[in-house]
Amino acid sequence: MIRHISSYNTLKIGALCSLLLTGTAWADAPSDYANHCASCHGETRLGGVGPALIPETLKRMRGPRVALVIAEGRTATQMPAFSHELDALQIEELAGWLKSPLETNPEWGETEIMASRTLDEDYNPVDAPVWGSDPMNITLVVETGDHHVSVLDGNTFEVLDRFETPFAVHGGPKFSPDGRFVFIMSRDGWVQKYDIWALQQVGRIRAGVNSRNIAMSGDGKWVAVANYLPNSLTLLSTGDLSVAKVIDVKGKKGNPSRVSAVYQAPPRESFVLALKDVPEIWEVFYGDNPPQSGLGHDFRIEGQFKNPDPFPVRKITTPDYLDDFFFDQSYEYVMGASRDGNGGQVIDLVIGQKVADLDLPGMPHLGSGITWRHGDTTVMATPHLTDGTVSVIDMATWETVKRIKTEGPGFFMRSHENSPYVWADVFFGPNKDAMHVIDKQSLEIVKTLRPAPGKTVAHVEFTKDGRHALVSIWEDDGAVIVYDAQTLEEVRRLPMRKPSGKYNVWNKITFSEGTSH
Ligand code: DHE
Repeated sequence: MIRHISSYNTLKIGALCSLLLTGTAWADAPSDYANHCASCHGETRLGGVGPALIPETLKRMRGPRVALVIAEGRTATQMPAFSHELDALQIEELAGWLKSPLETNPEWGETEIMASRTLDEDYNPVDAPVWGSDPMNITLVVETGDHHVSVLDGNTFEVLDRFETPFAVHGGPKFSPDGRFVFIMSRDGWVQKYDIWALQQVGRIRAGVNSRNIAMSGDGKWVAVANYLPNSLTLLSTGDLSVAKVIDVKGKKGNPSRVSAVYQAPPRESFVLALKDVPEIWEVFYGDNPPQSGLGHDFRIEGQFKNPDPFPVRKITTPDYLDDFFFDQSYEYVMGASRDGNGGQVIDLVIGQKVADLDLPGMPHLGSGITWRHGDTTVMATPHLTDGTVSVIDMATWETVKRIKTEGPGFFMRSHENSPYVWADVFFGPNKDAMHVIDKQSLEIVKTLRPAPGKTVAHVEFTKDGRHALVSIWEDDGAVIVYDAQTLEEVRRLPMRKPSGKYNVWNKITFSEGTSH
């Protein structure tokens, strides 16, 4: 970190001196881009071999880091250092220009999406797994350090395969209902299909230019991709990754909107979307029997209900803009966080109206929420991104039961039906090396683990039986630590490159209450 700051200062001082010496001689960033960057990142900055270089992607690299990456390159990637070819001023200018918005919103419809699809010619489907482990106890580890996924045997913790992913995977990968295939999404909108039985990639397609997350339909036929850029929802066929439909996201009044997140609601045979720029929540139906009203059109033809659209959309107006959200176990209620990070609301999907407010200050991260039985009720708990608190909410009354004070703001929580504990990380601040273990009944922290002092320790996943908890040391020379989930003792440490999320096939396809959906 110290090295970063000092290098950046050197760059800035260099740029300043250059300016003083040359007056107003600004470098020509677009032509520097064309000469040095376009061959990998695309003439339109939308990506190629390298990631897209647009504000939507780059704003995650705050402060000096864009200029530094141009100057010094990125280790373990194909990104070279340009400090020998571009001077400090040129690098500063280029970094600034890359953070400016594109002049026009990119066209990324069905034609462009389909043109990006590649299906691997050497992919060989198999009738049974090519390995001998329990197929339901496979855990995938996303390693963001060098953009790979490790396929872990959940019994032996042996790595069965390690495959390359698109750049910057975000959100939970989604498994087919039988747990055989997994779909992985990158922030640049790539969706990768991988066959866990065959340990082979099946193909990839770029469903958006800047995307949020994906959801799998309950019947396993469709993957929905929530996009920021363009303002759309892409529906892909899971079989061959072809485009089933691209839905332009425009509210009831015609205003376009980014999609904050999409999740599936299996009993309703729908995808539910939160819109970032329009106070509406959408339901996109994929089943054979969508509701016969509330879709904005009357689809009765000669008295019979016939819907010509295979993916009809229902738009529900909400009192506030919603960001991320969480379902109750019946999928009737959506608990949404307000876009401004203060408070939330409960929307009843059946009647299409708000039924309660949530007392959730401090930017709750509802996508990480989990539920469990507490006494004679079910509670939901969520960490907060700007507050050292875990909020516990009674899902019958929507009242906050407890605010558990933690050592700093957290990102992720996990539990398992067979575990008496909830694990909650501290992701930000001086205590980012802490992992709290909370008793599900007393709602007290019973232990705080610090397996790697000074390093970020985050995100937990359980094995299928809940006996082991896997924790990431979220660093480039990091590891996944396997804990005995009862004794809280460390059992194994598996070296990994900046491991982030971990996903157990069984816990995911059975919608375990201890995991985010
Ligand atoms: Fe995430 C899941 C939103 C930043 C790592 N993150 C999610 C989900 C949402 C979300 C809506 C649930 C999607 C799903 O799983 O289908 N994340 C956001 C943000 O709005 C936020 C705060 C800002 C942003 O830039 O998007 C954000 N997220 C991050 C990060 O900075 C993290 C730590 C590192 C990274 O890789 O970008 C990060 N998010 C993750 C991970 C999951 C995730 C690992 C999946 C967790 C799981 O267990 O399912």
